[in-house]
This record gives sequence, C-alpha cells and structure tokens, in this order.
Amino acid sequence: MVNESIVRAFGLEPGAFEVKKFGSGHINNTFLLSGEKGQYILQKINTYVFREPEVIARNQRLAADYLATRHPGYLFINPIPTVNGEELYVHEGEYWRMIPFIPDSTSVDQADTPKQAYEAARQFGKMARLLHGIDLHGFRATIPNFHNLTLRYSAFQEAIRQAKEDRKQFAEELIERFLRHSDIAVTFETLKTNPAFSDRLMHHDTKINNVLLNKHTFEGICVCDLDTLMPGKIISDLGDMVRTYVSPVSEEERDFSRIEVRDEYFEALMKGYLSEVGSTLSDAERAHLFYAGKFMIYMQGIRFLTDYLNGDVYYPIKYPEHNYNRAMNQLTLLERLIEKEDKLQQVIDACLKN
Ligand code: ADP
Ligand code: GN1
Ligand code: MG
Repeated sequence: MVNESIVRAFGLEPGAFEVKKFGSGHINNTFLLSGEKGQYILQKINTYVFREPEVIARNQRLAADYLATRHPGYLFINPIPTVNGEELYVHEGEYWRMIPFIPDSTSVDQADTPKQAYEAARQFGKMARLLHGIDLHGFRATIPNFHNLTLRYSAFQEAIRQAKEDRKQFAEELIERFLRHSDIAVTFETLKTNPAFSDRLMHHDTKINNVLLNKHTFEGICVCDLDTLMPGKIISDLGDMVRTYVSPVSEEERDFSRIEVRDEYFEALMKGYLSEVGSTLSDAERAHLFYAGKFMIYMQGIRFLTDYLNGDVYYPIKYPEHNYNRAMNQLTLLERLIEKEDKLQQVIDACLKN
C-alpha cells in the first residue's frame, strides 16, 4: 500500500508500524501509521489537483512561523521533515508528507450535535482570528481560482456547451434550476473587487472532519487538512460550514426529502465562528454572513454538476449519476436555506450584537 522507502525517508522503521487507509476525503490519499513508537499520518498529495505541492508547504511554513512568534501556545500542525530536512518526499514522481497524529483526537464526518458544530466553528474562527493581519505577500494559491465563483460559473457554462447530449438532456432541468440562482454569482463579482472585502488567510475546506476533537469530551483541539490554506474571503470558510453542518444528511444523500436546515446548528456554528472572528469583520463582511452559505452551496453544486457534464473527471464516483445526485442534493440544500433567510438573518444579527 505504501512503499517502505517512503516511511524510511521520514526517519521511521516501516516494520514497526501497521499502515491503514484513513479518512474520507475526495482528494488526497491518507494513511495512519500505528506502532509502539506512536502514530503518524502519512499523505500522498493529489498532484492533479495541487499542481505545485511546494506551494502548500510554503504557505504552511509562513503561517507556522507567524503563529510561533505571535501566538506560541496555539496548536498548528507542522509537518515532520524527512531525514534530509525537507517538508515533502518525492517518490517516483509522487509527493508525500508526514504529520504527527494528535493524541486523543478524533473527527466526525457529520455534525451530530449543535455543540460539535459550535466547537468546530470556533476552531476555524480561532485560526482565522490569530492569522488576521498576517502579511499575505509570500502566500500563493495552492489551487489557483479555487473559490472564484465567477470562473466556476464560466466553467459550468462551458460544460453545458461541451457536454455529451445524453448527459445534457438528463440534467436539463437541474441546469435550469441552477441558472435561476445566478444572482449568487453576480453578487460575488461585486465582492471580489470591494476593498472592504479584503483577502484573509482562509482554510477553504471547513468540513467538520477537518477539525480534530477530543475523543472523550468532543471539545475542539485544532484544525487539520491545511492544503488549501491560502488568501481568500471570509465567505469561503463560513459558507462551507453552513454547507456541511446544518443538514442532518451529507452531500452524498440521495433521498433529497431528508435535506433540511437545522436552525440550532446554524446558530451554533455562527456563535462559535463569530465569537472568534466577529471583532475583525468589516461592515461589508458583516453584511454578507448569510450570503456565505448561499455562495458555498451554490459553488459546490455547480462544481458537482460541471463534473457530471464533463464526464466525472474530478470527483471520484461510485455510480454513473453520482455527481448529478450530489448537485441535486446541493441545490435542494440551497433552496431550503433561502426559504429561511429572514429567520436566519435574525440569528446572525443576534450573534453580532453579543
Ligand atoms: P483528506 O484530504 O483525506 O480530507 P485530511 O488531512 O483531512 O485528508 O485527513 C483525513 C482525516 O485524518 C481527518 O479527517 C482527520 O480525522 C484525520 N487527521 C488528519 N490529520 C490528523 C492529525 N494530525 N492527527 C489526527 N488525525 C488527523
Ligand atoms: C473536496 O478532499 P475533500 O473531500 O476534503 C474538495 C472541496 C469540496 C469537497 C466536497 C481540493 O474536499 O473543495 O468542498 O471535496 N477539495 C478540493 O466534498 O477540490
Ligand atoms: Mg480532510
């Protein structure tokens, strides 16, 4: 499963560890190494997605250096260097890195209690707050235009034009329904260039399983999966939490009637996030906190549908209509969220007052 020379490159004896596939992400390959000398996470970086893995390593190093001087007590997961002192090990053209396994930690794939949503959001908020004000000059995008909705929207339109006829016909109604919400992309256009909506260092993948929780108390320990740590907008991190914490079922659910927006989870994540970053927000950012959820759900929905129309080249699928169903799932979630806008905006307003 993992070539022994890779484990050795990080100074560990392969025979002393049991290696297991770990985690449920779409992009990288993650392994857990367990042995008497401790536990480690070993990951193969997907270089189709991350074209320049060195950019990931540099962004993390810059953030780590800043945090180590400004906030030395903060737990930021640093990679374990190879025996040659490198952050990445290249084996037959593939990039590997190792990180320490945080003891007594666990993660959940789905928010099962509002407290979990609160704890996770607080961890993402804490990192955003501590990194607020860092000089962004040395940072680069690990995936260029990752959350650029304007370009995602163009890619969607291009996919509609290029799609094979059978897929286009099958998805016709769903395409129409997504196009009806194109105002979400238009709003993004105005935010992109608004100086009061400036870039921050964002995580860009704030799913709940990217937070490590204490396995006994379920209190937040720290965030993980830092591959997409790069300059971006507050709506990315906040929005992806709304996208992935509020519904009782995940983006994989095919019984769309089970998708709903649970007010208490929405409130818990807003409270958790704003308790940390609230004081750093500009007026323009404060005015777009509800928009964040719409932005991320819409973008993820059109990314899934684009991939369906392109013939499933990005997201791994388990059956032919998988990406179509994921897109339908996200559209349903978007509609459920928009129905509750007035009520949820009141929740946000109350959190901002505290
Ligand atoms: P992926 O790209 O597969 O999502 P992650 O970096 O999120 O990769 O790792 C997958 C899972 O492994 C996470 O959801 C988390 O449960 C666990 N994990 C990652 N890093 C650590 C760590 N340093 N300590 C403990 N568990 C970790
Ligand atoms: C991918 O690797 P994973 O599963 O955490 C994707 C995210 C999507 C997510 C949808 C680099 O994340 O943007 O939100 O799938 N990551 C990349 O499940 O494209
Ligand atoms: Mg992950």
